[in-house]
Amino acid sequence: MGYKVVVAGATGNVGREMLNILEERQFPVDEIAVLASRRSQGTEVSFGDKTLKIKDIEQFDWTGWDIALFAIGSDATKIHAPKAAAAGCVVIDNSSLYRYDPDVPLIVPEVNPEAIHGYAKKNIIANPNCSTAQMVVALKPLHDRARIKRVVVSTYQSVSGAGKDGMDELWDQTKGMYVPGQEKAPNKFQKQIAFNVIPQIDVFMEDGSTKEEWKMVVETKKIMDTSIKVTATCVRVPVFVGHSESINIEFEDFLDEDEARDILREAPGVMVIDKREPGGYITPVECVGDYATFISRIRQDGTVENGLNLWCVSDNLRKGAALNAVQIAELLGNRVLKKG
Ligand code: 2RA
Repeated sequence: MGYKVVVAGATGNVGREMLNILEERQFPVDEIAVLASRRSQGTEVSFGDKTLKIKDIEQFDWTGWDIALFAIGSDATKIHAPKAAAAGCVVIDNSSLYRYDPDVPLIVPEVNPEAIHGYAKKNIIANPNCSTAQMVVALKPLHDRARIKRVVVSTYQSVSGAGKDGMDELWDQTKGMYVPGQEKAPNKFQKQIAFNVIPQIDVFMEDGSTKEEWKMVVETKKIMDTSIKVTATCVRVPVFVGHSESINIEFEDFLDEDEARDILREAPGVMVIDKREPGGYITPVECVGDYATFISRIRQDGTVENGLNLWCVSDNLRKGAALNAVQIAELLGNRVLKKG
């Protein structure tokens, strides 16, 4: 006995990855529906060896469906998530709409699986921001060993975080550099992204940080521990897929770099690639398509009493979005919705 599963936003980067990962992980699907906006109705998407036709989300009847993976952005989620939830379909939402709602659990299964029991308040579960997800997977096992006081993180986020348009912009601008007459002005990003980096993701807040940086602070506290101080600088880089992060951690107690490496080697969802030799570390092009949160460059930070530095890379469309959502669905199935 499996589940009746809906993927809403099935034509986008994340929606397509959700379908791929449901198939790869053999999630118990008895029936599946793929939804998108009216203009995409009839479009075909793959689900394993099947071809599915997109249905119009506006016309969809949620009655009798068990789990819905949403990747449709906050505005559309605001309309459709309450309808699905009211019909008894548990929504796992990748947008930021519900992440900060005290009645909606924000879950990274390797970090706070017990939060799944809070889903019934609204029948909605929130998926974290991609840059938060990989970071808390790295931080949690270390926090359990030597309680984290403060985190300083700089991110190097790929253009796929901004959707297909972001990827197209990098491609077109890069081509335009080499093919005279094909120059492309910035559109999706605030400035040229080809051969450049942009220290702004999302809008600016009152205090001069960006909303992406605010998300990392607030979400880390909600998922892990409100006592952890986090400061972030989020940067867009000319990489297609794969977010990288330079993470500096200050602990309550001393944690030796070798012990930290051993802990991370055993941690759920983590792959340590850390040799102090040329190429002995992970780079974003190597993480694409993988489930793991990769960690390299683990080393003491001697400038503070109990400091540690590390480099963290993960596929932002997978652990940062689609994989985490499917893992939440697995958690829901194993711990709550159990079907015979
Ligand atoms: C980004 N984290 O990278 C944001 C949304 N996916 O653009």
